Amino acid sequence: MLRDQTIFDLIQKEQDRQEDGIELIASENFASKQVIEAMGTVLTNKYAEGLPGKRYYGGCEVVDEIENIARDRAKELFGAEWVNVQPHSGAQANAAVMLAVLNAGDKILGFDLSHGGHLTHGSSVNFSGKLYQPSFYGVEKETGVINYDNVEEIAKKEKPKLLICGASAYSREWDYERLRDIADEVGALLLADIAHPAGLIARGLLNDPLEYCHIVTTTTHKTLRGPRGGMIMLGEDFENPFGLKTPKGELRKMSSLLDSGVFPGTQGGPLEHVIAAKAVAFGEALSDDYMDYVIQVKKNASVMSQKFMSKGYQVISGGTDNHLMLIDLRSKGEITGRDAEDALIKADITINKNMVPFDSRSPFVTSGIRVGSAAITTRGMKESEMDKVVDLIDEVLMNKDNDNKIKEIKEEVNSWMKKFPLYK
Ligand code: DSN
Repeated sequence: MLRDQTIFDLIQKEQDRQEDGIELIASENFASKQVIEAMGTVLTNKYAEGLPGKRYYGGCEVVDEIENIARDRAKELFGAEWVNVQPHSGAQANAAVMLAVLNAGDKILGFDLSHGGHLTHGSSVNFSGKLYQPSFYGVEKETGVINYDNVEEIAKKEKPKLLICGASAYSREWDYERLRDIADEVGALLLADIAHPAGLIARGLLNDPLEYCHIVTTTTHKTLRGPRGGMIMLGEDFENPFGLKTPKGELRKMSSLLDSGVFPGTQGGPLEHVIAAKAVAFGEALSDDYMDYVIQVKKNASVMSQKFMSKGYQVISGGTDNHLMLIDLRSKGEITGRDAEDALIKADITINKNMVPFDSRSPFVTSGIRVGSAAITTRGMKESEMDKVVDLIDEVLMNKDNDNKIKEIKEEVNSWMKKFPLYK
């Protein structure tokens, strides 16, 4: 067979792009060579619908071993009692959970997308907002922080069956204990979607949702630095707190309901090549090197946010507890999130435009940008480099219409990044 040079050339081009630029998209990271190697294997050929030891296909002995290792490592990493490592993504994990514990038309309460929440937490354009009845809580205008009294008030009024916490663009710690009290008060199940800060939570640098939340979902590719994918977890004693029943009226364990929510509920065959890569990534995340990494991720984000503020940028909530920050550009004049994203990409600096709480602009324009430290920390950058990253961003934004200046900055970025080798 002829090698598909067209596609391999494009893959090389993408690798060069990743090597040459400064990657600040908060949901991205650089998986290790062995994680990528595990994904590109013959495991992609195997159908394995079902769970280890209970498959609908023959020949699953090897993938069973791999999936069991992935499950054991995930449990050890997060201190979980039960996991399902099959969700293809975080969105799929959330879909499986909702299918397992809700009926169509049930009420859900989530963090507002325009304040930093996620599409799958009830947005009207997503299955979660179409199949279920969503309501939302947000941050306070003055502080940029969630007010839990307000969450309680909305929960008491709406009486959701599922209360969802977790975000895509919220830089502060979550009070899972308080949220559990609220959930108990209104008879809701509590779901934490920790897709973003999962790595920091796994290694104890942020509050542990498994102590309080009935169900926890995550992605495996953000701070966790694994392959693209999702996962569902249960903590101790959270087996079916409400005696949820199957459509046939049988009482089932929560873990079994969730397994069915994944397959056959929302997915067919699991991606065993990705599950192998998840196992490798979980193994890496249990190492001392990874512990040093997540500590540095947190330090780098904190230093970056301070530096942005010292240059007159408004960081929502006045800082960060995790790996990301949300910046309201309105303190810098007329520049929109879209302008900033477009100008920065010309200098090979990648961020994403992002709505800020109470944004006056549409999601296609936005007034803000989201910046994360996970990927640049993987490249070996430390506190001292964060100052320069912010200086470069500021220089681009202050010269956004000066193509010559931006070209100069791009050259500086490309030559600087050679000092932080990635895969080459
Ligand atoms: N798209 C992801 C993010 O950027 O945060 C969330 O799914």
